[in-house]
Amino acid sequence: MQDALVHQIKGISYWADAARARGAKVPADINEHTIRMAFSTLTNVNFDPARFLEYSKLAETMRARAKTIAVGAGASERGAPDCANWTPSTASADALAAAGRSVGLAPRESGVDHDIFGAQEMTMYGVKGVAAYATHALELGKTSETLFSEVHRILAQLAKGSAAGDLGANLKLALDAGKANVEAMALLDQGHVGRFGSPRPTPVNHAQTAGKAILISGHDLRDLHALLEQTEGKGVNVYTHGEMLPAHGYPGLNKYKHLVGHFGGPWNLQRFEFKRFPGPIVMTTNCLIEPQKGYRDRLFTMNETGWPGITTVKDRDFSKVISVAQASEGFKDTQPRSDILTGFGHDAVLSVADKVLDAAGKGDLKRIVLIGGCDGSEGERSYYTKLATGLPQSAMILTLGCGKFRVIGKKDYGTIPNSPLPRVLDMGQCNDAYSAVVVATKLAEALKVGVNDLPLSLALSWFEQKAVAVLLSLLHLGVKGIRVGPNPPAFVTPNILNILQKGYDLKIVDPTRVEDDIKDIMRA
Ligand code: SF3
Repeated sequence: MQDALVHQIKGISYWADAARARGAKVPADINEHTIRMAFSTLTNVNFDPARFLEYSKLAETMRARAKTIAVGAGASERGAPDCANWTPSTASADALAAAGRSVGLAPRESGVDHDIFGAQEMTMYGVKGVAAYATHALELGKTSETLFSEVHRILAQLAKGSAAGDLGANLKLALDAGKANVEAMALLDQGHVGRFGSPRPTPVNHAQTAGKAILISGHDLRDLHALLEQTEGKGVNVYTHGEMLPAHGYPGLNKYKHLVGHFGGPWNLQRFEFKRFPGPIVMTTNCLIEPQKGYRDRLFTMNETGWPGITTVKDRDFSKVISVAQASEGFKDTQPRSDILTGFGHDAVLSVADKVLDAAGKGDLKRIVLIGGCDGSEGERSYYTKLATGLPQSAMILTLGCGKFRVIGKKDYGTIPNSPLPRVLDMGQCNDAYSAVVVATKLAEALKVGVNDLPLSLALSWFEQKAVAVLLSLLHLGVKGIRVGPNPPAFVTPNILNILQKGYDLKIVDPTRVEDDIKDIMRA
């Protein structure tokens, strides 16, 4: 069903791009539904067949309107790709799934060069990541016509399949998605900072507090804000989970006293952790996995996120969630406080730039290592824990995304020698990846060197499409020597990997050789 929807989104994009090329305006709802629908196909967002039937019907309406606008502006129907006139059956979930199979990976790859197909899938994954960031920004009132038009242009190119050019042209298109993603991340950053202030270093309690409780997970800070407003004075405490941890760093969110702390680790442990939480759980965005018996009756989803039979919170009305919290047991006692530090966004890190440069000048700080991206269940992901815990005291570690749970709390990292700087600074969610770009760019400016000359190493863990978009952004910015793991995505074919290794010194991590990587990083 997701394959069907993606094919339809390409059809909308083909006509939207054709309309813009002829000077016509694309209505805001076509732009916005394009990114929302693409976001719904991100890994671990929506598993609800009923929602995909709705999306597919909506996509058909959007495609027809975009086509009318484009043809009205002078576009020809001749030579349009299959998706531009494709209408899947929405008679039932099975019918839509069957239509999706006809445009899935195998039929689309047929007749297309394997490497070109890999580059196109990489671009599609990147665009899904852009759509996720752009949807979050949209929720915060930040949009950009250039971003929408670029998303439509890239998808229109993908719609052409084998007619979209050679491998070089297709890899360039992937980097265009990375460029568009820099704009999407910047918009989201403006949205967060504009609405909630700049994050500040903040200790977050991850021990329980006696009382009724609601757990909120995912990435959407506006949802958390609405929940905090609606629970104020109701005798219910709010806890963050997973990627919501960095929310505690924002002045506009941590001013609420009933935002009492954080519960649990990364998304992939939810089936164990949610069972133990004595109240309702709200999943605002990814990553949702199959709800288990022990908590499915008190689980809620929102926005593009969905699971069959799970109640959806609409229009940020949390009244049902609050009723469930008030009827639930809550935590019986308060445990001794135990803190995690978060809130090192770009402003906070740059405010200590003089101390960083001072420690670097004295040789006490030799390397900054960014460990960012997604967590997952695979055993090989212990690479990131071994990397973080094995780095010497003279290395500072920046964390981003839910991959941080492979680093934080794994040992007492202490401070940089002869300096008050903590060795681990959490820069935020995967939605805050723009902070890393700002910090690297500003440090390079201050030192009058290129980004690749900074004493900075990047180790990314890939799992979902935002991580792909961030990788493409970094490649677009010319960043070299990035380590990606624990396994290469299937769309990185041996030939593509060869090109990325030669042009960007991209390294696929080998989980059995972490000690060698630490030596290599510290020698660089
Ligand atoms: Fe994690 Fe899903 Fe990607 Fe936000 S919560 S980084 S995987």
